Amino acid sequence: DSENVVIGLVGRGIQSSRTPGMHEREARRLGIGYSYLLLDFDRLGFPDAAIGDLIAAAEIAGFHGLNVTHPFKQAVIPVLDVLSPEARAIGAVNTVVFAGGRKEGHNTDGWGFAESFREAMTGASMGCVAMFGAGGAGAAVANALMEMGVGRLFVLDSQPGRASDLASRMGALFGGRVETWPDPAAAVRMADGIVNTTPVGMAKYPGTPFDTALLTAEKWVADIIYFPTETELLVAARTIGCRTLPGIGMAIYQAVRAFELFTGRKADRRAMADHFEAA
Ligand code: SKM
Repeated sequence: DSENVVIGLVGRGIQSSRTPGMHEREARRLGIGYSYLLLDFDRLGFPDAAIGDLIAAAEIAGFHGLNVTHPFKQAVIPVLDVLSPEARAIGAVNTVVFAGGRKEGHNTDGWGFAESFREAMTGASMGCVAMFGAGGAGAAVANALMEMGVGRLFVLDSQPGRASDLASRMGALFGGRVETWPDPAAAVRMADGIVNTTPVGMAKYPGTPFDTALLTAEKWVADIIYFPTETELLVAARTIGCRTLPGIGMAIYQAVRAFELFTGRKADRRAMADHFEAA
């Protein structure tokens, strides 16, 4: 049909996002009319408090859905009518679908991480994992790791209160197998694998989330940062001989799942990866 799908990305500082390009290119490939707009609160000069009004306005204006990013993934929840089980477990929404007069909240970040991990890290030991960062992305990754069968998850954050909040929320869902760990060195030593969900390693936050001298070759290391493609942490880990997973897969797969929720059509993963490079 000739329907035009209209989607927006709601957040701050999103001008260099590759998500619009991935969605629009995939839609073009499938012959779907599709516009993916940036609704950047920084550019628009809106206060955070306007988020509820913006969601309501987008629905009235005929948008089919929205992706939601920093700093609104939690703030949108109160204005939604229903949450997917995943979004509820994670406590954050990155995908809003307007369907039949209802605002549905989904989270495709956790699935994106899991899918990227399953694809590239077959056979990686899941006994004990240390995760740095207990923010919104950390919640999605923690939920994904536990659903993939991690035996014990240590959550670490520079704000200990955030780590213990996430650990107790996840611990309640996964029978106490999620704990905070005060000592990063001990956590890394005990872990089979380490995941970074902090911003440390992005250009704005140079460095590594822990002392990479603690790594040994049999540990695997994943980062969810995708810009730069290979963070300082991953370079150090690769040099030591660790198996590594960069964040690009999660960035692509969150869009794959969101596209499917918005359109009801399957996105081609290979094509989406090409779109990511081209976007
Ligand atoms: O969860 C994703 C979101 O769907 C899109 C995005 C982006 O394009 O910057 C980042 C993540 O928060």
